[in-house]
Amino acid sequence: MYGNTNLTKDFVIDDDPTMLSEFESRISSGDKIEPKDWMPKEYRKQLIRMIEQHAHSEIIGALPEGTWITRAPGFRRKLALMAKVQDEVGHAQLLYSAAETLGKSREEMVNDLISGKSKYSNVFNYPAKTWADTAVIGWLIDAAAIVNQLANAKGSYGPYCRALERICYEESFHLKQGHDNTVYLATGTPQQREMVQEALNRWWRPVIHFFGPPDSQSVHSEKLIKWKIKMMTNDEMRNQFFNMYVPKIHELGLTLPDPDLKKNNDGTWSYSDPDWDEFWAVVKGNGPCNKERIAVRRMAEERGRWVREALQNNTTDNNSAFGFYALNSNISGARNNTVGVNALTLNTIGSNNNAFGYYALRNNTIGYENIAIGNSSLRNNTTGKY
Ligand code: FAQ
Repeated sequence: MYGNTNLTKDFVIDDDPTMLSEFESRISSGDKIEPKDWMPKEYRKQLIRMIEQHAHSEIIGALPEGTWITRAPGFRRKLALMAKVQDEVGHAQLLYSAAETLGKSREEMVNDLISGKSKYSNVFNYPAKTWADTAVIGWLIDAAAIVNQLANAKGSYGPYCRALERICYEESFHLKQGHDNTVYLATGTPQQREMVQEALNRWWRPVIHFFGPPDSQSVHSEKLIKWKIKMMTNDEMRNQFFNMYVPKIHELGLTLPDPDLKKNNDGTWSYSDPDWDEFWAVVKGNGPCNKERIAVRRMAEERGRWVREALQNNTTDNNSAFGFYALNSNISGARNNTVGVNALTLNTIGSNNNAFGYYALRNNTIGYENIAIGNSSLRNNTTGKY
């Protein structure tokens, strides 16, 4: 989006105390930092870490609910879930683009995800066992994400904040979809009620973990808050979530699996130890579904390789591209074999092109020896001979 993946090492210069102090006064005055502005190395590193983990969470987060699209009860629920899951993948795209502005390529990020080097949110390493899981995820995990993202959208890094603003609008629809689904089940038959209660019992602990370790164990919070990358501490976000959603859960007649959960006089919440050992095991790759989730992403990466290669702008010879808009806007050399809809569109091409499909060879300025087969082939072209 911003094309900073080619940042040279020279640009990432050592931190100069004067520049650091100017940078910090910009942050204190509420300025947004933009990709080409000077920033400390550590600020860049922390942003890449956090935005990248967030992007991975969205893309992996599509998987638990995604498994229910084919089994959703009724067309309306199926449509809504499909749109929701598609949005989550779109959020990943926005976030990968924001992280790319800081100099790490999408390919590196994806490789770090599928090699297990990068983390992503704990919650997506649990299975969605019943339809009610999609209700609880759509309501409470989206709600938790909104608490975090609304706060961070007011942060200091322009591209991340802008991506978060857009994401929050969409997450608000997801939350409504999840809430509607939960209310329907909670006010339905005894079996539906039991199903949603059982799902809530299983998801409650992962949702508490979602906001990160307690402040006393958080490694990055201090620095992130100082530089306005994170706008609330983990415990503050967790507390805000309890304030907003515990009463709503109780209003539906649902219970929470924690007898010690209560609001204190000072406005904070007390709760039982949610087993932080389990949290650390999950985020380090040993949760119930970590291996399965990564295996799916690895498979998608492998299966999609040819599409990415086909869609890349080529300036070389001997291209074979298949699919929609294969070889789009290329200044290519010779011998392109292209199959698909709008194959070889808007190209300035050399010779020996074979294009098959609808609108093959459309709006091109082409050399010679072109073979175009299909409907509306050779349309609006300035073609040479043969
Ligand atoms: N899961 O020092 P802190 C969504 C790691 S999007 C896994 O406290 P920090 C949408 C942390 O990375 C969900 N790991 O860390 C959706 C660090 O490890 P590292 C994602 C976690 O960064 C909905 C270590 O623990 N949202 O749900 C978690 O200050 C429905 C030490 O922790 C974001 O990513 C965790 N929960 O605070 C999609 C928002 N918590 O990197 C589909 C942006 C901590 O040193 C369906 N991120 N760790 O190896 C943030 O706001 C922060 O990164 C926190 C963690 C608050 C998550």
